[in-house]
Amino acid sequence: MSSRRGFLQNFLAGAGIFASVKALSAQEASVGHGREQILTKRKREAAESEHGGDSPVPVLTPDVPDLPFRMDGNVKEFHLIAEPVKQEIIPGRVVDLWGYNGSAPGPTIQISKGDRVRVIVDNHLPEATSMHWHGFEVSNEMDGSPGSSQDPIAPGGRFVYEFTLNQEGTYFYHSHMAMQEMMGMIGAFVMHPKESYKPRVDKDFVIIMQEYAILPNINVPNSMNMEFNWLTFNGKSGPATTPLILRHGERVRIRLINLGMDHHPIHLHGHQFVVTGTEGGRQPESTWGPGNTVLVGVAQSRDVEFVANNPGDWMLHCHLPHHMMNQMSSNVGPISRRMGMTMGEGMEQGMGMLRGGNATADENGPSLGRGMGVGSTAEHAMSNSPLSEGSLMQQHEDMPGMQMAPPNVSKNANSVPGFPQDAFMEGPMMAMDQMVDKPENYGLRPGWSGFMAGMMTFVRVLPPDKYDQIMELRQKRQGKKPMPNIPRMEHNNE
Ligand SMILES: [Cu+2]
Repeated sequence: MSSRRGFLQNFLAGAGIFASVKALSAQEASVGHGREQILTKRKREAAESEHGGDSPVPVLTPDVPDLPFRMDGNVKEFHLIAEPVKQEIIPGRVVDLWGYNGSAPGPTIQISKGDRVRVIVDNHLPEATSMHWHGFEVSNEMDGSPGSSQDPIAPGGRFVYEFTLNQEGTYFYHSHMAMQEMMGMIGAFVMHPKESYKPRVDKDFVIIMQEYAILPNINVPNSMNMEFNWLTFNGKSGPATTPLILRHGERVRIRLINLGMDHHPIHLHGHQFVVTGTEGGRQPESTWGPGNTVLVGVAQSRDVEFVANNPGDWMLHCHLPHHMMNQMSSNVGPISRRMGMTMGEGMEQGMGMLRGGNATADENGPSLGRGMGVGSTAEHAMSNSPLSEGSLMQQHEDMPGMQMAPPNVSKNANSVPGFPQDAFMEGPMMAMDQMVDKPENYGLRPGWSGFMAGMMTFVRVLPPDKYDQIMELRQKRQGKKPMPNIPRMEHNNE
């Protein structure tokens, strides 16, 4: 009991719940059975008065740290450093992105409505950058528009932003240099209301969607590309994304933020949700209609809320088929049966503009709309792995941590038009359960990781015992490895 409470105190440090737990434990010893209802009410009032109201819970951004702050008088001061980042998107795939304070997306900033905020922005990039506060109602000179509201921040330079924020909602900051956006330069900026919304949520998560075009043999995204092979939630692709862990019955908010070249229809399994907020803030309850897929357009945010009333490991993912894949190149699928493929030779073919013939005509063929030929003029045919029989999922001999299973295809597969579609069908099914092992993945079905890719994660709705087990595991690991700092939510009481 005490260890669980200790965990909760760590996990929710600074949140209203922390104070509630503490207040309850202090009173529990002195109250008997009987007047339960009255006592419950008193406990609640005591808990609320202790932390000055019904505080919202701080948001959690899985796989992304929070940005700590210091108080300078009544000003909350944050420090962001724009810099190159080495980021491991999935185990073994480290890429060169640009982000903030060692992370892409940058660390999450949390403030309360009414706060006076200062953000010191240092530019450690080799070129000028800018910092735009997306959707903030601040004075024009604090908007961070390069050229119009201020000079770009020179390499090695600094700009100090300061404003009072009277908004609530899911906002974000990003470089206003377009190509830098496609290198990763965005971060969440959550403005909490002074009192939590009703109904109050027990958990509040942030997920930022990004996409990169990174060829297999290099580590630098091609920010000019218009098709993408790495799709991320909070800088990780499935199965490296960290699941959202919920106790059965909790009410949850998920704040989805998108900055890239595509719009993402985000779909949740097993539950209906309501959209309670946009990048402009809270939506009136009269607009909340049920759904299970929300389109998050470029530069938008959407808050969804639901009660986790259906136990299980539920997928949360972008529903664009190409956004549920990793390292995708055109060397998979039926194209692999051809003798190589010409890439778009020029702008028109690359962007899929038809001038002559139809989309699959000889002059267009599969190259139509497949990139503008930059850095590649033709792709190579791939040979197919032998479709051999094997045993059940087992450890891979050459790649430690990888598991494999026999290909799950019929004997006449090669005679079926369209085969293969699933890249796994080209060879053994690959999984990497152990390589992405973490407390939040505890208890998932063996081999699960072979079916998670791109913009995918789990919403795990767990019965109390399993929930507690994972929280204990996480607490143990926390002792070994520093976890992202969860800042204390403080209220500006004026
Ligand atoms: Cu998508």
